Amino acid sequence: MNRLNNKTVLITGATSGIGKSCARYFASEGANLVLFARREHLLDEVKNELKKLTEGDIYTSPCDITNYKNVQQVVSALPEQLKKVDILVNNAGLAKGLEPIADGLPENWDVTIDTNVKGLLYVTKEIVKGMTERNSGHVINIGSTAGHDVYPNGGVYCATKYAVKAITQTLRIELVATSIRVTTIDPGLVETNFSNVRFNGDSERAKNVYKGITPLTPDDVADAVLYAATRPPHVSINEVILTPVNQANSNFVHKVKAD
Ligand code: 8X3
Repeated sequence: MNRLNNKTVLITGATSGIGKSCARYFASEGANLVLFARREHLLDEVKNELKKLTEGDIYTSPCDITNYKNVQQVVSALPEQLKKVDILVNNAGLAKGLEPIADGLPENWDVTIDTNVKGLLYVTKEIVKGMTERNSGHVINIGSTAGHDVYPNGGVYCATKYAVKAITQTLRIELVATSIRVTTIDPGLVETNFSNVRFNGDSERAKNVYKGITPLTPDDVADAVLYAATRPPHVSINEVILTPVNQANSNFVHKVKAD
């Protein structure tokens, strides 16, 4: 389908996992894409893959969203025809470490807070300005079940996702007199590189997180993002929480033991 022809969608963290799936889903709806991520060679790979799916524009730019100056530069360097972002998908996010607060590493906290909270704020600030001037747009944040229930050893990551919920709700109130929609899509267990990053490349430990359950896929989440983005303009999907069927929330997960 081509429900988003002529719409411009900006996605952060677009080279892997949920961000990359969102890019594919929006490309297959004919949208123009602006893709941000840290690594240029991965952006090139994604761009080449997506070119086959869409005749829309695909523009990629390396961006360190934790650096406000860099976000300002990259946004102001957008090509003229892509400056009017219709849909912003704030996807970039990560967790580093899984320890009690007393044992946590401040450098892990810094990168998690800088990316998930400050990075999301920086990009939102730069993009919502234009949306407000045009009285049109849609901000879609990728939150988490970790923004609804905390779990032991996840304190800082959970704090960042509670922050995403707070920012989403605040923005929705601030923009209530406009036509701009604000959504948060909050998944539970999704099998991506997330746990690998959390456990610093310990792939055995990462795999264990998803053992005994059928986790969500990045496409499941992208499907929810696209649903929110394709409702009629008077409908705001404010919040979607999605989990695998055997996950009730952050703390209640039914896993089948291997024989
Ligand atoms: C990721 C889900 O359960 O690892 O946002 O916190 S969880």
